[in-house]
Amino acid sequence: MNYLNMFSLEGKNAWVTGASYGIGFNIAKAFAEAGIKNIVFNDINEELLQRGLANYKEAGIENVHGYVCDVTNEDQVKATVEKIHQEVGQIDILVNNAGIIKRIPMHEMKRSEFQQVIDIDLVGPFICASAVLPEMMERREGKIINICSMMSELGRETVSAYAAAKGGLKMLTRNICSEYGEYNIQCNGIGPGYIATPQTAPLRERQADGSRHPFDSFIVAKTPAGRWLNPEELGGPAVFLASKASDAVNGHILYVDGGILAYIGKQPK
Ligand code: NAP
Ligand code: GCO
Repeated sequence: MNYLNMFSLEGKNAWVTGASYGIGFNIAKAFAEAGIKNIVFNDINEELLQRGLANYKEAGIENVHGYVCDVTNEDQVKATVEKIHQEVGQIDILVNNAGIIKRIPMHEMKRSEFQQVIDIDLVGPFICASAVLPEMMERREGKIINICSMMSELGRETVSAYAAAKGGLKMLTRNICSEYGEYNIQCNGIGPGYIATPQTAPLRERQADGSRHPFDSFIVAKTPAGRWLNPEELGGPAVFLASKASDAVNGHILYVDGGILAYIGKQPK
């Protein structure tokens, strides 16, 4: 057996949701390096989509197809899947990456704000996975990767909706595995630690006096690696979970966190 070949994505098409930039974009880039035939991504409006397409062009990735589609809108998702079938081909790999966070103390959070996070981070993956499962079942082959979080396991102040959604996404991952494993469909999660992307930029902003944001120092101390991770570092794990190399891995959440979940924290000096 040639083990390196098992990681190849040659001949496959992948749809990475919300991948104009950030983690999704970097996963798409890694897929391109692993030989993927086509990358598909979506964003919520034409302007953002064009910005995403420009990012791919700049990275020298040519086999990219972008669609305007909100992952919370069932009709748009269905129409997008149909267009992908007509214009690109079958969907071999789905990465549920699109997500938002709202940092608001729970007792001050409006129901509508809580609901919006649940809709994008949990209901969106349900809608997108439901839309691709039938073709995967028919072919008896498919890979679904859900982007989970530290908050699939841990809580913290102000992120109640996000933690509820990402905890739910972990269990949705296990359930898709349970329900569709017999069709040779693997559904796994990636649980990124603290990654330097626009989503976490407010937590890394320099203070007025030029010192580090207290949350920035907190994360560095909380991570055995002693640093924030880069979105590129999710590429290898994503290629693994998208490829034949992981055909026997199902319902697993692969935490890519620099060791946060293993660590009790730095002892005070
Ligand atoms: P990001 O930089 O904010 O990117 C999120 C992407 O999702 C954006 O492209 C955004 O599009 C898109 N999106 C948001 N709502 C959408 C919707 N309704 N339909 C379609 N696309 C939508 O975030 P990121 O840090 O790369 O995070 C990507 C995923 O990883 C998220 O699920 C996030 O929760 C998760 N995650 C992030 C971290 C971290 O430390 N950064 C850690 C663990 C997990 P536009 O903004 O262009 O509209
Ligand atoms: C926060 C962060 C996190 C990360 C990530 C951790 O405010 O604590 O935004 O939730 O984005 O999901 O894995």
